[in-house]
Amino acid sequence: MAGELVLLEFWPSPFAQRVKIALAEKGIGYECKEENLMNKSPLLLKMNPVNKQIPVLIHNGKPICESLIIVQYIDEVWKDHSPLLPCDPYKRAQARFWADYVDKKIFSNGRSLVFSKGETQEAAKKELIECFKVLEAELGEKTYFGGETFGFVDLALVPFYCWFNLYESCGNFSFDQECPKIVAWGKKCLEKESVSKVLPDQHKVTDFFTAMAKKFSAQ
Ligand code: GS8
Repeated sequence: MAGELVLLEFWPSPFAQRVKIALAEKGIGYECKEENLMNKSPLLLKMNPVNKQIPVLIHNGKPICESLIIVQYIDEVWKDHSPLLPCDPYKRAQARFWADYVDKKIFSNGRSLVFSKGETQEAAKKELIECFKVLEAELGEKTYFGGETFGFVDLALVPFYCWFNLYESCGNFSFDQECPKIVAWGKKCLEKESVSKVLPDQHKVTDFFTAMAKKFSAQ
């Protein structure tokens, strides 16, 4: 019995998508509440008074914040079905290292590529491609980052796969040329219903963030 589960989210958020994929992997039902981040709800401010950010998972009235912490909570509470983190402590530590790398390197350089211009944008593009190459080397010949089954690192990274089109249009490069194995990995992840049902269309993401970047630069 899952108890009462409510997810505060915003559809383009890669962080909220991680939580939705984790819940889908576990086969758990929940209620979604879409936030307007320009006018945050009293519920969001009450449930995440420190960061005031989505996603927040509210389990039987108690909030859990920060996407990777939420995913680990889900994995610990519903441990009997589709484990996301490996059992072995060393492998768990490695998985957490790479998920943290995605947050520190992919998210921040990607944001800079989309929302900046000139030299800052060029530097972000170079670093983003380098970081994806590092991830590609870590993936190696494996199907997923953890081996044969979809897990924590895949889940942390895969929402950014639907930003590839946006990154390419902002940086004028091709993922197929730079990181073909990562593209193949993304396609493989999308074959999973837990992923394909959650992730938005790449073009919808591109249109949304291109409009946002234009608005941002006009201010
Ligand atoms: C990041 C959440 C976040 O940036 C996590 O959950 O992993 N480290 C956190 N949330 C954004 C929306 S997605 O870009 C957010 O809530 N922004 C509103 C704000 O900061 O005011």
